Amino acid sequence: MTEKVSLPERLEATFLTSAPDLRRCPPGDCPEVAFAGRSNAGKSSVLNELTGNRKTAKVSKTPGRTQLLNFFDVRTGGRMVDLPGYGYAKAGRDAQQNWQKAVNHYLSYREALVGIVLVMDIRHPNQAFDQELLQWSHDSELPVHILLNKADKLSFSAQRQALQKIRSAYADFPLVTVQCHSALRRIGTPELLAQLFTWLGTPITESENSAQPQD
Ligand SMILES: Nc1nc2c(ncn2[C@@H]2O[C@H](COP(=O)(O)OP(=O)(O)OP(=O)(O)O)[C@@H](O)[C@H]2O)c(=O)[nH]1
Ligand SMILES: [Mg+2]
Repeated sequence: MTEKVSLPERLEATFLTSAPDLRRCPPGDCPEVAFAGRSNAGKSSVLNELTGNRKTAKVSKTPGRTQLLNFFDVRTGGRMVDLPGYGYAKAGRDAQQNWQKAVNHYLSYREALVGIVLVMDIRHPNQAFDQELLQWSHDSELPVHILLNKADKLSFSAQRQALQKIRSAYADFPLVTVQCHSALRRIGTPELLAQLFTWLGTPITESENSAQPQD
């Protein structure tokens, strides 16, 4: 009989480095999951929720807080990358164009990238940028896990409705998965962790370790 493996409730991660563009990213020597989405959707908050540390990534009420590609080493293997958000109108035009170019290059050419967590505000999901990213990743056969974040802002039935709508919109995209989520209330955290461990490699638990045959 196989023992049920319980996944950790958090994902320990430490800041590695920031990069302004693809050329200055660290060597892509392990699997990476990128957190993408519109500015203010909650990408950095989700990272902090996963690590259980509010200081892992910088969060702000003002959109446009994350302006570099921020790399975090996951203790059990792999990396998470907090990307600058799309659609932040108040940034200077040049600054915005530069970091959006950096995000596009990263997404298009980073070979270490194994999956994208696309964070949307559940109240304003599937905006033009989201649709473009989903179409591009479908064409490139890159898996995307959509987080309908800030679910705490909607009633349970409105959450279900939003989930259903996105699920049917992307029913023909086999590599797309969707869930409701709240970084604030930790709604849907186990489901997200399970997805991340699938992409980055499931950590070996102590009991599994000791079950291995000894030399
Ligand atoms: N109610 C609620 N607020 C949230 C949630 N997640 C994030 N926020 C808030 O949304 C705002 C933006 O969060 P960030 O994590 O900085 O968003 P971001 O996507 O990283 O933004 P950029 O760095 O500008 O791209 C902050 O005020 C957060 O506290 C959530 O699940 N529920
Ligand atoms: Mg951010």
